[in-house]
Amino acid sequence: MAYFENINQIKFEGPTSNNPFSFKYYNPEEQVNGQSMQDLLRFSVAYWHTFTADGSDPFGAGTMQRSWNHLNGMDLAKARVEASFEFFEKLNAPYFCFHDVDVAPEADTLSETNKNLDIIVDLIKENLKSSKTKLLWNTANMFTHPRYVHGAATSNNADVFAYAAAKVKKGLEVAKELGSENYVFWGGREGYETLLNTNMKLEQDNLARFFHMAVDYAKEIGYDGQFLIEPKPKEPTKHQYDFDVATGLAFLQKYNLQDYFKFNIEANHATLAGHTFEHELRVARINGMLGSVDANQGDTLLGWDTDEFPTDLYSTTLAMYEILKNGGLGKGGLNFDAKVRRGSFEADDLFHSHIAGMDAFAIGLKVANRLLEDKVLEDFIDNRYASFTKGIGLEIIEGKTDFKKLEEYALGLAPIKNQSGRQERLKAIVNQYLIETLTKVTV
Ligand code: XUL
Ligand code: CO
Repeated sequence: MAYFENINQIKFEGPTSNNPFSFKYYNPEEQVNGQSMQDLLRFSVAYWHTFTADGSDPFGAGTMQRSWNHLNGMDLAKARVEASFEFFEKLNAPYFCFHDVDVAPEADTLSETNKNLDIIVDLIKENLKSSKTKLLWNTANMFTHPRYVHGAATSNNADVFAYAAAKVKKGLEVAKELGSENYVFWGGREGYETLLNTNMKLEQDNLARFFHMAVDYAKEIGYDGQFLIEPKPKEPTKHQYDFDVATGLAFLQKYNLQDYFKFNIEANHATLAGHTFEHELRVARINGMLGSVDANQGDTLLGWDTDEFPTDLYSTTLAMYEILKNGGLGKGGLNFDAKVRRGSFEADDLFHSHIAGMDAFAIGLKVANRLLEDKVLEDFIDNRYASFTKGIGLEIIEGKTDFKKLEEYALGLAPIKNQSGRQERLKAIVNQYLIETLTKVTV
């Protein structure tokens, strides 16, 4: 059965095409810096937003019109799998991601839940065989069920810790079975609401114990995917322990986990932490910890996680700049952890939104690549720090000086001169590159 009957294969038709169901800028085969766009961008569809979510919000019922809406239970779960592979093929999506509960319903007991999951995992495996699409990452949802009310690995209740461990154990087995390239930990409930009832040290120590057990179990079963932590400062929990990349990195280093994990960076989570997307990517990159990306965007007028499809070209450009500087994403990808608005309830909107996001990142890739080819920012930055390549600066870098020698040097200085940071000029140059790149691909 076709779930998206009126949609044909989405192809690259270029920016002059009037066909809304075509890529205007994302040309999978096109080479950028010696690699195809498809291989550089590694797009992924988020199962939960695209096939599971119904558009409900705290104030209203679901709105999404889907051809599987009449089904229930395991029939619904199976239909969604079939629909998803039709969608991946029509969109030419190389990857997808899911939480356990997105694909299979939770039952009354853990063993029944696992049985449901096994049936669906078999079906996914069968579909993967004849599909070009692969699994970028899977994860266990340890935030929706009421048992996680006080956390999962950071719960005060040891039974919940054990239950969460069983969930991740199963998740790792599924990851191995389906050849998942990564396994994600997003700690939605791993944090606290009030310090008045919280043993923060025990909770954080337990979280680290949990991660070490996950690392050990992956080794034991021979799962060699990349482990990823997805930082987020808040929502649903008031204060999450993996607040941002810097906080997450300190945690990993403190507990000797830094060699086993990288970060999955989500744009909207960066915004909530008071950072830009590119800030989080930069912190991860310069520490060798950039693993994967949840590609979406927030709304600066709203203080919560709106998970919009990324369409801001300035942001996709600066993100792709960091990703190219990182030498790509390795096993990671650009996962659209993004949902169509509640008012965009037609199935066609699922295609429009992914096409918009894929085109926005394709443009970002091209602009970033040109900026890098011309070394626009590199040359400026090198020049800005030139004082550290000679004289006293070089001595500081090479560890050949100390406070006494520096005081002696400072006492002999004439009035210090600084150079302009040229922020506005640099922004204008980025705009120029954006517009020139768009003009080039249009003519
Ligand atoms: C929530 C979020 C999650 C993770 C996976 O904000 O981003 O969907 O990506 O659990
Ligand atoms: Co996410």
